[in-house]
Amino acid sequence: MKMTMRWYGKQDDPVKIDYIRQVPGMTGIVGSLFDVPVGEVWPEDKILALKTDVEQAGLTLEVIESVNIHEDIKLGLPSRDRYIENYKETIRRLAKIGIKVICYNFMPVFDWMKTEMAYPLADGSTTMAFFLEGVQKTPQEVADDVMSQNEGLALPGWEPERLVDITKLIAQYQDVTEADLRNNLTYFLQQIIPVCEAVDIKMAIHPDDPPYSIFGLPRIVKNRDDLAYICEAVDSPYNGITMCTGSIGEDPDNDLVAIVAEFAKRDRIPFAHVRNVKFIEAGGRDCYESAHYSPYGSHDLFEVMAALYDNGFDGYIRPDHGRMIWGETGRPGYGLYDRALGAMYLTGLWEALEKRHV
Ligand SMILES: [Mn+2]
Repeated sequence: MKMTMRWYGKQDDPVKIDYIRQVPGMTGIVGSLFDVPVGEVWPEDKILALKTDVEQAGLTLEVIESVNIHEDIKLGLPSRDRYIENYKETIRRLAKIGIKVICYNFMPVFDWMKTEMAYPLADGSTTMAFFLEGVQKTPQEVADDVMSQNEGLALPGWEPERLVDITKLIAQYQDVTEADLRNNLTYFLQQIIPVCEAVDIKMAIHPDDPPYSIFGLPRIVKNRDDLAYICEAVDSPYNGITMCTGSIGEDPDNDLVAIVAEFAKRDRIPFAHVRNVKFIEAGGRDCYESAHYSPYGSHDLFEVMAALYDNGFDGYIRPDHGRMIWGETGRPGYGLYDRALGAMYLTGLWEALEKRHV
């Protein structure tokens, strides 16, 4: 297990990388370039500059989250081939500087969806939350709501220039079924996985957040069967999953621990996001992102870590999101303090598992 934390770069992250370095057990950064338009090849000088910044802080850069997928690839338009060629070139360039895992998602239009960015908890902290009632408006209204709560910082996957006309974006998917979207993902994987095998980079698809359809859009990374389908579509260890326990765990029908165990055993989890969610009511889907510690959420993170450990997980892990605590302000979900607590908790669970198993 290699503990990492996401960092948005020295220009755009209020969290100093030197502070991330001080979290016990922290070895690496999960980074990205946020100023390259989706679909374009990543410039080598910018990739190298990011790597230099990370290494100067005494950390490694081996995971990229995300290299986003152009909408034309998801839609299966004829223009997709040009974007897939660009994607392959970005993979080759990332391999050159030592990247081992690329996290990506295949969600139409929206990268992730929360309806509250600062939902107040009883202890005075705030956190992100999702309420079904919050998406009973037009997609444009919902998106404007999300982007107005960004504390002035760019939100990953929410490029304002791309989301300028959401109605039009959504209309493009009107006749795209889940089967179509699956075919388009398979086509993409068939093209890129041979490149990944050649340069030793593992692809890791992030589950849909939330893991069910919103606004009538097709969703294909929601549950155990979806993950199995993707793994089998191109049967290679380089075609893997970002096991996001918070996303898979947002559907109470998903048996989270069993899913983690199965895909760890199949060696398809090169990267894990481990966090907890708390359902507002048992059986319902409305939930908030709780503290990582199991008693505060609806999932048992000890059992999640044990499922990883017992099934030979040796990939990268990050605490994913955190609450805003101790008066910190910043990018929703990506403050330093609660993610540091989450990382330390997960590292502690891992130490206990290792010592009990020797
Ligand atoms: Mn995640």
